[in-house]
Amino acid sequence: MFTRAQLVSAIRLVAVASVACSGLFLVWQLEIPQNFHLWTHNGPPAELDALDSSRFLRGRPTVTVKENLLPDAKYLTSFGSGGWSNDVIADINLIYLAMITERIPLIPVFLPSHHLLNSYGYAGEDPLRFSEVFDLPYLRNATGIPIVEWDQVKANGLVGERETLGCWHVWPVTENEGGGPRPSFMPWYLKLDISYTTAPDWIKLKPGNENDRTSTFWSLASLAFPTTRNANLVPPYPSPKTNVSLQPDEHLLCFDDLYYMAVRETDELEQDYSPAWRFVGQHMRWTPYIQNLATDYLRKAFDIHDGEDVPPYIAVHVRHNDFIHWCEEGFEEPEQCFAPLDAFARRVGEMQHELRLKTGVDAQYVVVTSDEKNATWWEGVRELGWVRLDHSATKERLGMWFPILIDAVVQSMGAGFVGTARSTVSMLAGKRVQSWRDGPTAMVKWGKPGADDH
Ligand SMILES: Nc1nc2c(ncn2[C@@H]2O[C@H](COP(=O)(O)OP(=O)(O)O)[C@@H](O)[C@H]2O)c(=O)[nH]1
Ligand SMILES: *[C@@H]1O[C@H](CO)[C@@H](O)[C@H](O)[C@H]1NC(C)=O
Ligand SMILES: *[C@@H]1O[C@H](CO)[C@@H](O)[C@H](O)[C@H]1NC(C)=O
Ligand SMILES: *[C@@H]1O[C@H](CO)[C@@H](O)[C@H](O)[C@H]1NC(C)=O
Ligand SMILES: [Mg+2]
Repeated sequence: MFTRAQLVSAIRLVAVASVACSGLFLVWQLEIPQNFHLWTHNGPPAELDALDSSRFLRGRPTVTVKENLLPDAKYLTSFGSGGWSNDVIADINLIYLAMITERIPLIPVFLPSHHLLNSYGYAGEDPLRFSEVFDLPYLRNATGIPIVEWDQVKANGLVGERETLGCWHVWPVTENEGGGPRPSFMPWYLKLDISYTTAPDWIKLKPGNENDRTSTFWSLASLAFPTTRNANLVPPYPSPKTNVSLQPDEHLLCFDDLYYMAVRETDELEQDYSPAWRFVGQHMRWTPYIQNLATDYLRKAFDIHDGEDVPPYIAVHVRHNDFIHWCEEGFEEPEQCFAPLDAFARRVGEMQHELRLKTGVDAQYVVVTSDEKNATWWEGVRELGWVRLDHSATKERLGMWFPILIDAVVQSMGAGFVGTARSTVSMLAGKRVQSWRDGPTAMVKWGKPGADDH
C-alpha cells in the first residue's frame, strides 16, 4: 500500500518525534514549569493575579477532574478535534460560551491531527498546551474571566484515572451522517468515559437543514441553566467503557464539539460583527516565545541581521493537499483545481498598490507559507522573487507543531494578507491582520480554472 520510501520516512518521523517529545513530555509530566517557583524562591508567592487558575481549583492536578473542582464554581469544557486551526476556533467558541454562561472554561491540549501526523503515528505523543501558543494571562485579563487548562486540573499519563462524565451530544444533531460524537482522541487522552445525552434539535441554527452543522451560542447556553436543561433531558447513551448512563453534568458542563457555532449565520467568525472573535478570538495573542521565533525565521528569510527591523511584507498562505476533495466537478486535477501562482501574484500586486495609496507603506517583500511539499512548485514561488521560511530543521529542532505555529505567526505579522478561500488557517490569519494591524486581506478562490478571475 505504501512505498518503501514512504514507510522509511514515516518511521523516521515517528522516531524523531518521539525523541523530541519524550523530553518535552517529561517536563510536562513532572510539571516542572508549575513547580519552578518553588525552587527559585522560598518567600510568600508574588501577588497572585485575581484570575490565576489556582484560585479556581482545589490544588495541584488530581487523578480525576472532579476532585479538583471547587463546589461553588461552575465549569465548561468540550473535546473537539480537527486540524489545528479548527481546534483554535473550537477554543474561541468554548471560551465565548463560558463567558455568556458565567462558567470557567477548561481548555484541552491540542492533539496532532492527521495533517501533522501524516497519517502515521500516535496522537498522544505530542500534545501542545494552549498556553504554549497563546498568552493566557493576557487573554484572562482581556476577557475578564478565569481560564483553566485541563492539565492544571487532572494529572495525565499513568497517574490520571479513568472517570465517567455526562455530556451533551451536539454532533449527531447537527451532522446529517448521524451516529456517535465527532471523532476525537480527547476523551481517550483525558481518560474520560462519557455518557452522552442527545441535545434537542432546536440547537440548530437552521433546523431541518441537513447541510448545515451550525448550532447557536444561546441555544447551547440555555442548556447550562436548570429549567431548559431539565425540560430537554432524554435517556442518555451508556458510556462505552463502563456502561454507565449519566445525565449531563451540571457542575462540569460539557459538549462533544463546539466548532460549528454562531449567533446568526454560518461561518460567522469571518464576519466583522462576530462576537466570538471580538470578545475572545482577537485577544488570543501569541506568546512572546513563538512571536520571537517567528521574527528570527523572518530575519533569516530576508537575510537581515539580528536586531534589525523586519521590513513590511505581504504574507501569503497557499493551502493544497486534502483540499483536492473540494474541487468543482470535472476539475479534480491539481493544475485545474488549485489557484495558479499567477492568481496569487495578481492579488499581491493589487494589495501592494492599495497599501501604498492608503498608508504609504511599501510592502515589496512577499513571504509565502504553505502545506505544499512539491519542490517544483516552490521553485515557481522563488522565481516570483518571493521568499519562504526555512523549515528544513524546524520539526527536528523544535517539535512537530512548530512549522504551522511559526507560519501562523508570520501570516499574522504581514502588513497585508493574501490567503486561500475556504481554509481556516487563512481565515484566522486574515482576522488577525485586520484586528491587530488594520491591514487589508484577500482570499484567492479556487476549484476550477479561472476561479479567482475578477
Ligand atoms: N506548516 C504549515 N502547515 C500548514 C499550512 N497550511 C496548512 N497546514 C497544515 O494543515 C492543517 C490544516 O488544517 P486546519 O488547521 O483544519 O485548517 P484548514 O483545513 O486549512 O481549514 C494545519 O493545521 C497544518 O497542520 C502552512 O502554511 N504551513
Ligand atoms: C488588563 O486589561 C485592561 C483593560 O481591560 C488594561 O487597561 C490593562 O492594561 C490590562 N493589563 C494587562 C497587564 O494587560
Ligand atoms: C449495560 O447495562 C445495562 C443496564 O444497566 C444492561 O442491561 C446491559 O446488558 C449492559 N451492557 C453491557 C454491554 O454490559
Ligand atoms: C509539482 O508541481 C509542478 C508545478 O506546479 C507540477 O507541474 C507537477 O506535476 C507537480 N508534481 C507532483 C508530483 O505533483
Ligand atoms: Mg481542516
